[in-house]
Amino acid sequence: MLRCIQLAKNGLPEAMPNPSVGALLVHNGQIISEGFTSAYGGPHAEVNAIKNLSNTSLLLEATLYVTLEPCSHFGKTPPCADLIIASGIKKVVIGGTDPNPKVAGNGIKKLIEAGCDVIVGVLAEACEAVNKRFYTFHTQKRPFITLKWAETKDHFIAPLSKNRGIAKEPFWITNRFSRQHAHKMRAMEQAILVGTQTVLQDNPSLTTRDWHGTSPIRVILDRTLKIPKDAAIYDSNAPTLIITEQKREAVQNITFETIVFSETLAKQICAIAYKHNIQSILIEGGAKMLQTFIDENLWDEAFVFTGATQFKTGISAPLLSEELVSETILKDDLLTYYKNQTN
Ligand code: AOF
Ligand code: ZN
Repeated sequence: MLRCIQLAKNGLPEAMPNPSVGALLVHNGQIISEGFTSAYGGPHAEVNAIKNLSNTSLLLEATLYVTLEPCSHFGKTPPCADLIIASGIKKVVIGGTDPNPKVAGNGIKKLIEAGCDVIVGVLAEACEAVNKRFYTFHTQKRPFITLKWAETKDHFIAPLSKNRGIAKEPFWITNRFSRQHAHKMRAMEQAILVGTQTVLQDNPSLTTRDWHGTSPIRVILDRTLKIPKDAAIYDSNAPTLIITEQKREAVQNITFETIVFSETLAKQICAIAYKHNIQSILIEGGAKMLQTFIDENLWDEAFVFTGATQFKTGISAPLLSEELVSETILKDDLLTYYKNQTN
């Protein structure tokens, strides 16, 4: 199963928003074939593992190991459970169950009813962690939320805007390597969220231009629609979803959603994202937006890059309350916080 988890990771992020699954076949204690979920819409892990086996007569005596319950429904692809049964595999070892209501135990049921010997829950937590976005989306009915910011040694996220000059000189807290890492993080999430001030101050593109992979959907909070139409977030490099109090019709790759401003702002943004089938959001700023999600207790992981500089004055970085953090990891200048999910 540990090998299956390694395989599953190979399918990320291309498989998303499908879960990325790893599968392998064992015969007489030897791995005879392996597979993982293809890019979104393509064959599932089990299909690839079975297809990659040259000597199909071994299937009758083989055990299939898979990180997720085999599917039982017709989606973009036919049910894996049917293929497993048809191929004559008698024993299936499964990691996690599938929280997608279209499957939710039916894959396991199908296999058992066909006479397969089924074991469920092997390294389930580790199997599920690969697809934390997919699980959070289905079980909590909201996207998986990652907070990310860079701060100076003295805990500032940005200089005061009056100190940035009329031309709004860009400022950098961290080096180009952590910026590239940030673009890699963008490629892993389905959407990226920032507030109005961040767009007005920085004019960010919010794309993955320093890494390979698809740019996330740009979700922008613009209450009164004051972001100018020539801002980079309106270019054609990625779709954009504007959350606003105003009513607007969609144009090309720009969608609008209306919201009523209240103390449940983060919750409302999550509901809109859920409606748009967005399984994960990376929140990059500004400080107010990050703090809103922290205060409403709507986050899962936080990545804080620390630069070597000091600003002495500026906009303070967000604060995570310690009792909400289950684990903190410091590696070089990157601090990672994992949320205590029991809170
Ligand atoms: C599996 N193996 O490798 C994956 C599964 O539209 P489809 O046909 O691609 O189905 C997508 C759903 O299938 C997805 O939401 C999840 O429930 C399951 N994913 N199942 O047997 C796989 N990726
Ligand atoms: Zn499947």
